[in-house]
Amino acid sequence: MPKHPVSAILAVLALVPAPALVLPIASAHAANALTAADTDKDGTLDKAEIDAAAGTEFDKLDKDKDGSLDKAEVGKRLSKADFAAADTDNDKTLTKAEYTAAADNAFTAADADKDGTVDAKELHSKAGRALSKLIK
Ligand SMILES: [Ca+2]
Ligand SMILES: [Ca+2]
Ligand SMILES: [Ca+2]
Ligand SMILES: [Ca+2]
Repeated sequence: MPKHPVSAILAVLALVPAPALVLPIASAHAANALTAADTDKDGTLDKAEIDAAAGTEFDKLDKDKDGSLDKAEVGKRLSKADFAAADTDNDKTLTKAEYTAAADNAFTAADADKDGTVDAKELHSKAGRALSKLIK
């Protein structure tokens, strides 16, 4: 039986330090992203999990199934500047490789203690929330 999504979020929120609860909406999203992407259930996200989650999210966002994301498909997940930075061949769309590379960069930025994983606390930071938008 899958857990009800809301109770799953509450279960994760119960495990994170109280200051993270100050921003309930952003935190719920980050917690949700952690739950969804943490396939080995160790409570942190490693690069392989980020790459897999970014790939899944890419497929979900690519509504017209043309293998790339235009600005409308990406929506608010990336700012204009971040979209331009991710679009390395400058063709105004993101391929899966470009999208995954952007998620990898966001992962590196969010991994504040540089231990190769992003934990719940790191995911609730500003960089962590930017990362969570790309994977969920
Ligand atoms: Ca994990
Ligand atoms: Ca598309
Ligand atoms: Ca491109
Ligand atoms: Ca870390």
